[in-house]
Amino acid sequence: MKSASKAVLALALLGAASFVHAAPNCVVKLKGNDAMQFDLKTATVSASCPKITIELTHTGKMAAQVMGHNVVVSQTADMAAINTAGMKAGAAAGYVAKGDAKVIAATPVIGGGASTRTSFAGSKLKAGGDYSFFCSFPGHSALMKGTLVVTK
Ligand code: CU1
Repeated sequence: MKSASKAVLALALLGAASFVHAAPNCVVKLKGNDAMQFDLKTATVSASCPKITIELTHTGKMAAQVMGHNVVVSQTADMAAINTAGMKAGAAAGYVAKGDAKVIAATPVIGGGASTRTSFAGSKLKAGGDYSFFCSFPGHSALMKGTLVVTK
């Protein structure tokens, strides 16, 4: 009897969880600050979104040349290569190498008080894949990175 009621409870919880995931999340709102931090360590989006939008607000006061932030989305395994290429491309390129095929999406670099966004098709992501979002300003991704969880 006890195990039967546990099973019913587990089924109910599963039902609730799938209900929660029913509405796909297509917008991520991130904040970056003067302490070189994003406010999120994890964000979830759905590969079924026709369009995924990443919004970044720089809540600090420092200039883009000193404490600039952007958001780059890529497979986690590509982060280091994107950062290296971005550093070579320099500030004028927004620390993202032009035409870098490893970059799934990237915003421009902004300074304190500014905000920016980028959009891309959800079909560029695979559900269950290993993706990250990070800031490609030199040195920032050590702290400014998070996991982009992709659902169906
Ligand atoms: Cu940054």
